Amino acid sequence: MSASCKLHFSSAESHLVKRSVYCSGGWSAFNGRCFRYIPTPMTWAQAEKNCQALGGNLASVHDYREHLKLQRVIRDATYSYRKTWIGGSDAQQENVFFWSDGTPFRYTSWCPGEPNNHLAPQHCIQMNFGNTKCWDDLQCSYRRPSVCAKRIR
Ligand SMILES: [Ca+2]
Repeated sequence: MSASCKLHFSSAESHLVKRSVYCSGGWSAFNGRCFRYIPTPMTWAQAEKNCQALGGNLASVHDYREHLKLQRVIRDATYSYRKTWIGGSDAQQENVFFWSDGTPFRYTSWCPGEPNNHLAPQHCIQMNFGNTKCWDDLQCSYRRPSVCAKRIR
């Protein structure tokens, strides 16, 4: 359900549905959260701080539909599948991943062979990596655009 705020519902439904799809300008609603693409390349930590300043966190991903939603948010903003930070990291302990918003880390969409700590410790997750636009662990100090998410209140 990626309905925009501008959808019109029958009056019987509107009371119930409007609340669950409402996100303010620049944010896109899906599955109880609002998502926003941040084009400025930042380190993972800077990107998380920026999302917090906007009232959210870097986006967590809990199923394939949410994975596709994030790809749509990125594509709608950039007309491409840019490599982009999401909120997962294993900076505290190797191969123990967390989402920065505190939600359980269960669903993954790793690229084949990832996470691999290629050439250096890689503790932060970028999406849209490789031919199949999957997840890769990357050095957190790299600068990437990002996707923020916040719960609809
Ligand atoms: Ca990697």
